Amino acid sequence: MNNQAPPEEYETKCGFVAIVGLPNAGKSTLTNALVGSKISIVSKKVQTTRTRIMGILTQDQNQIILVDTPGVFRPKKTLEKAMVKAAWDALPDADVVIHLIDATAKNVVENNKMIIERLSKKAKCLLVLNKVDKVNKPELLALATALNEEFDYDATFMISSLKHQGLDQMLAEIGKHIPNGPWMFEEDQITDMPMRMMASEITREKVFEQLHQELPYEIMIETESWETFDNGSVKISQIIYVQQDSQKGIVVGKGGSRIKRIGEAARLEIQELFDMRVHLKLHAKVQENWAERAENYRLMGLDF
Ligand SMILES: Nc1nc2c(ncn2[C@@H]2O[C@H](COP(=O)(O)OP(=O)(O)OP(=O)(O)O)[C@@H](O)[C@H]2O)c(=O)[nH]1
Ligand SMILES: [Mg+2]
Repeated sequence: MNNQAPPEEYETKCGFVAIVGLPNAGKSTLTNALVGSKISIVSKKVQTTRTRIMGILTQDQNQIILVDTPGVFRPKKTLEKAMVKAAWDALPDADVVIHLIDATAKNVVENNKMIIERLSKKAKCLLVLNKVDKVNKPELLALATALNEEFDYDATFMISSLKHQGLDQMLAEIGKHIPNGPWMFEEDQITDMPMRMMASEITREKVFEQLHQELPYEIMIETESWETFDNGSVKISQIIYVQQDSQKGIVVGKGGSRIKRIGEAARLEIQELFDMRVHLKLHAKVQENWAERAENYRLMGLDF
């Protein structure tokens, strides 16, 4: 028997908002700006986000469940295919889809066609031009017009996720389109991600900041142990997996200098996020073809 009240009897609203876009559009920056806390890692490099990350925003009677997704591109490797699939899989469950555009990018209309082809009128679709702090008005208007000729978006917004501009108007529109229903999360919960995974992600962000070329894409982080002490401090041990010995050398650096720098940057941020004293131990380990093993995909929150 189903004891749930029909949706119209709820005073609360709850819905899913999928944020999709090309790599580097600013999806994770937007998620963090809306949630008001850094839950999804960000970098200047493309393909930073590897799986769907939920950000929960509870305001007045609305609970908006934001789904940050990996940027979509034409994938070749196994990991890339799983990432792009995770992004597309966010679409069917969404009440609202934000198609996020980097307004500073080149060939925007052409490059976004692969996303536009997947949009449907089953959800409300918002066209959201991001990074407007870097682009002049006439260019933005021309871009909005061109994109609206490609798809029948329900509304268009121009925002800066970095400078927190234009977010309130966009949220007000989202609020109109999420259905009545019970909240799925506690009022103060901001993500469904386990702490271990958040800690792994922070370290991965530091890898993205401190290592270059192909290397950040060859790396996976596992939080191997998490020990809490009576004084409230925590000892976290993480493994940085690489694919080859030569990569391990680069990660570790001369006399361990690089892994130490990555660890210190990650430690400070984990400490701030969880508001507890953190000891962080990192070690680099070679696991050839880690990106071909099913168990690693579970660890990353992806389907294999
Ligand atoms: N100037 C400007 N830069 C922004 C804005 N939003 C995001 N960025 C920058 O764009 C870069 C990419 O941001 P992310 O949030 O990691 O982008 P993403 O879409 O999540 O990228 P992937 O996870 O790789 O798909 C970072 O350097 C951000 O600081 C904005 O509104 N203005
Ligand atoms: Mg991202």
